[in-house]
Amino acid sequence: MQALIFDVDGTLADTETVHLQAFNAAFAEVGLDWFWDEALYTRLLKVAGGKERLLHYWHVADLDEADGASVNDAVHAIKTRHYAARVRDGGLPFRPGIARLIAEAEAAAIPVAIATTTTPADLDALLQTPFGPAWRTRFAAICDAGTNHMKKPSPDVYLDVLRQLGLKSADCIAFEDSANGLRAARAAGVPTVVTTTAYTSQDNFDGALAVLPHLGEPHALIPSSVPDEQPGWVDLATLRHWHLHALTEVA
Ligand code: XBP
Ligand code: MG
Repeated sequence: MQALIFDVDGTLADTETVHLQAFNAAFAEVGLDWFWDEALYTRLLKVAGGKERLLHYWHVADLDEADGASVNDAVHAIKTRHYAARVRDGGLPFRPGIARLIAEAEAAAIPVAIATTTTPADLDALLQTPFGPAWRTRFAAICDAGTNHMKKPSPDVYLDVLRQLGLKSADCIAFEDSANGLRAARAAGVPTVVTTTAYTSQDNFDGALAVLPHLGEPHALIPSSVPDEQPGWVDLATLRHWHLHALTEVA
């Protein structure tokens, strides 16, 4: 196991409720009488990429898509401003186990990377507080909506991260929260651990190495789903064990 590749939204942090709030704040600011509730947003999340999701909604709302395309980017830029304002200054904590696992990887000289469909601005707002202004130096590769236009489930962001790392997909482990993300990582051949969120818990995760509620902490154990299996947390030793098992399964 040579590298860990992290998705961002729903994986590093449970961000989608803040994205939803930011979309609704943008609609109010531009005078659109739309309000996306969590049930609708859960369905809309099947479309990866905020711009693509918004354009899809113009169509669903039976509006002339031509109108949608012209104002879409402007509304999405306003949404991004609202999202950044909400998460800047550490407004959103990492999910259990994320900071611990990244620190473990760094201590073991295992590179960590980011493969996301969100924007560089969202990344900056989310990561500059926990990792400081030089947060980008903590990641050996970062692919996002600024580097890759094809969104998940396209494998593009993962293929570009692997190219930048100079590693084979089978030598890495990806962390994802959604079916789109799992499909993207699997299409790139990367063994993938899924940590679900309220928005994605009903997704299909066939092909995942493991599907967990979160990565756990010594003080916040992962409840065991199997009788007499020890509850615990995912550390590098666990990942190495799962990774070796995945390699032997493929062999
Ligand atoms: C999840 C997404 C993103 C976010 C919204 O990204 O699909 O589009 O929902 O962010 P990830 P943007 O691959 O990190 O799970 O509006 O910036 O797209
Ligand atoms: Mg995600």
